[in-house]
Amino acid sequence: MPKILSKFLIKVLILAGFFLFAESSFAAVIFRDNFEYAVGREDSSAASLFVSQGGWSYVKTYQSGATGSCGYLYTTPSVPGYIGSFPGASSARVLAVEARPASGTGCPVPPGFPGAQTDVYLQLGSEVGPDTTIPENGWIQFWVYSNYYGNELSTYASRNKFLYPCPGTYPCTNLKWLWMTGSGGCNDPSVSGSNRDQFICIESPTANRSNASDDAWRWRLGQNLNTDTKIRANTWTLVKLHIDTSGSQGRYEAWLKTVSGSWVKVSEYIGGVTPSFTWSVTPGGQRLLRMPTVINYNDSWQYMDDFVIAQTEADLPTYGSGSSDTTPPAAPTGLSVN
Ligand SMILES: [Ca+2]
Repeated sequence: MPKILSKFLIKVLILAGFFLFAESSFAAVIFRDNFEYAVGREDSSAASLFVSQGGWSYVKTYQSGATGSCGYLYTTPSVPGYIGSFPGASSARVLAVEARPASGTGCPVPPGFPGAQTDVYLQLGSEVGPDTTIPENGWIQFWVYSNYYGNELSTYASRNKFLYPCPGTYPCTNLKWLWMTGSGGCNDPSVSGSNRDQFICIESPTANRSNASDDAWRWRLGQNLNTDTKIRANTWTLVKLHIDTSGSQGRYEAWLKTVSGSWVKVSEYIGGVTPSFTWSVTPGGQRLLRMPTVINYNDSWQYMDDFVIAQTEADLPTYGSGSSDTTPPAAPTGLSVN
């Protein structure tokens, strides 16, 4: 083979290999935001910056003119009271979700409610787009930190909307599922605890727990495997969710992990498999996602790093586990006895 031809063939093979690698490495991550860009709390262009820098499709936040939103979204290089590096990959910045329904201005109390609510969110996808913004069998993962320090004394109502997707238009009349956080969660029987900490849960109108304590709880899916583990104040917590609505029966699994801890599976609901549980679903994904939307009554300051939606668990970023850290701490030096 002439030398020039063999060089050409090698180049072609290298290029083909690169594209194959790129396809297999990146195609299955639907969306990722590491929040490594500046969006100010007082910046009126905040909403457009999240769109241009973070890849979100629409944003509602107080400083960009959404006066009834009762909340701020911005990015920050520091969290009051927190010392140490952020848990995300090479992270120098995180998202701040500042919910001010209790003390914000322009927060009307809806009729019949005991307090005001936020209407603040980052949105992915569009109401007329394909239903692949969240795949029908998808994984969602993010770090979250709830602050309880200084002026940021976060507390939570029982349940707040945190991931509010829709296969159609809002308000979502054809809701498949809604993922929530809050001091009460969806645990049945209920579990008491500090309102500084949050349980996680999912609601779906077509989910049916036939052993629920009453009809109001049949479609609410709390932490059925573990209620000792939750999103605790001042603790970076990695949340991993698997939600599969690709078949006739739905599946929901959830795990929590602290920076130095191991994964704890807190929820598992598999329609037709989990005892006393069915979840009839219309196969398909979701056109839109809004995060967080409605945080009820109480003020809170939550921080987020590395938000990812992926098609498979293997596509999610992984972080060091405390159990694999066997390096002993350095011996103290310069000690003296007085
Ligand atoms: Ca980051």
